[in-house]
Amino acid sequence: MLYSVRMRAAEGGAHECGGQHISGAERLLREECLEDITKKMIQRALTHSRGKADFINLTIETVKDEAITEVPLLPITTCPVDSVDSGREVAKKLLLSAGITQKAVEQAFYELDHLQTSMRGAMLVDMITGNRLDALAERGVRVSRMDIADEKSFCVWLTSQGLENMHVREALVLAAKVAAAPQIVAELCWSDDPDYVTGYITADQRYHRITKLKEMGDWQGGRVFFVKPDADIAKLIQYLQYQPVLVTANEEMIR
Ligand code: PML
Repeated sequence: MLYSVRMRAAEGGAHECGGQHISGAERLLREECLEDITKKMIQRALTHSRGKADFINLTIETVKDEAITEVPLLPITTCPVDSVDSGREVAKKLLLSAGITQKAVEQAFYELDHLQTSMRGAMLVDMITGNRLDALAERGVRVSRMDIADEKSFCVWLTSQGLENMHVREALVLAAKVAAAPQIVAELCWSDDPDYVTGYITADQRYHRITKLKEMGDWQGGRVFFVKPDADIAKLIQYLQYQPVLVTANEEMIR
């Protein structure tokens, strides 16, 4: 049996009372890891580059083994760029080649650039029309209940690739769960941490890191999932929020 551990932290009160989102975390853990990891989550909420949380919600629930599905880790490509403009150009090209329309691509960038506050979750956007498909405003759809199956090998492999940081580790797990949803064609993401400018596109079952998708010091960030026009949105949201998923790495990737 594993435990789903979910943390969300805000400053200025709870998210639902208008607090500013500071940090969130999602893990599926064995019992013996609970104390250590939850302590680290709390420390993170209290010492984050976005501020010091005065609201921390930590939820721990058991997850039955038979409920868990496995999905593959995505292969990674890093695209080094020297400006936000060139990073966004690369991102847009990748999205267009995945079949997202120009209109939907421009709409997604517009939405991320014009957030009033940072998003806790992701926007679901129609890949053809660019229309928003969820009704969750700036909260968005939070992808929950996922983790890497073999954390030790994963961390050793990330270090060997020069990628050992919390952003990459968590984004790779989330992106793998999202890419496994048959209704989703691509994802666009950049961080809401003011000191982290690398973002990514997932498309064609690959994680494309782009080293600059926003300016240093920018507090706005979030995720857009591009969804097929005929998708069952309720079913998709149910999968993203509730289906427990372990991400498994291909032996060759992490050897
Ligand atoms: C986040 O941490 O909020 C998103 C991180 C996106 C990029 C992670 C990477 O460097 O691959």
